[in-house]
Amino acid sequence: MITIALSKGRIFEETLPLLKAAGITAAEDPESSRKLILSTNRDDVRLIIVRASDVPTYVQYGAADIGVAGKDVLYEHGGAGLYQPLDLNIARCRMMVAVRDDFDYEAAVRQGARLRVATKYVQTAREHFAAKGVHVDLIKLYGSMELGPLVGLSDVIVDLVSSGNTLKANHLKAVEHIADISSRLVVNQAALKLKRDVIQPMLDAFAGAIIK
Ligand code: PRT
Ligand code: MG
Repeated sequence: MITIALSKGRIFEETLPLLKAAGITAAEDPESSRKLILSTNRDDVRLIIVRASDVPTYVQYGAADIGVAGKDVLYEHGGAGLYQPLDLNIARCRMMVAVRDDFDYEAAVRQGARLRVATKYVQTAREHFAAKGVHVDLIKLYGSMELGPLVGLSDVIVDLVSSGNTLKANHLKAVEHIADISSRLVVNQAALKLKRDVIQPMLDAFAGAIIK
């Protein structure tokens, strides 16, 4: 049995065509089903639906053989035990620093101010500001970072931006680009060795279906 870990929403949607290229179709839609384990048209393949940030953990411990996870999530996880053979070029966005419309970020940095940074991406943020030589207090959040600067929790947020509409709707502006983000295929290292005869053809099919 091959177990593939996916998160609901954009990753599931954008992975469907890649699964199809490997001859795999889900028996149910996770948006309407409450099941966490979905069977597929193939007796030897099942899908498990987990939180986006939990995908690397399931694959690391071999509870899933394969998964799809954003580089944002992989960077925070650290990648231990994971083989990351393919950039799938899906669920693309940008990791950005953002502040309130009326906050002069350049001046704050120039003056050497200590910045309060609210983010779900603590590792990414720590490394980014350390590289710039900016002193920060990191405040860990689990969602809706955009609220932080509006209510005085933080000066700055580090978050993902795709259309920019969420920033705009909350009177925030992006002031720094940290990284381009897309999702990668991750494979448990032991599973790849033990089940290579089944996994390698899947990887080849995924690779052939990536839209550059
Ligand atoms: O929702 P949950 O807490 O379970 O986890 P999650 O938010 O990490 O999962 P999900 O499914 O929302 O995102 C899965 C992956 O999609 C992320 O890990 C990213 O790699 C990728 N991705 C691509 C995004 C976005 N685009 C994105 N726009 N993840 C989140 N967003 C959010 C962003 O955080 C912000 O709140 O969308 C908002 C901004 O969108 P715009 O279009 O208004 O700029
Ligand atoms: Mg989300």
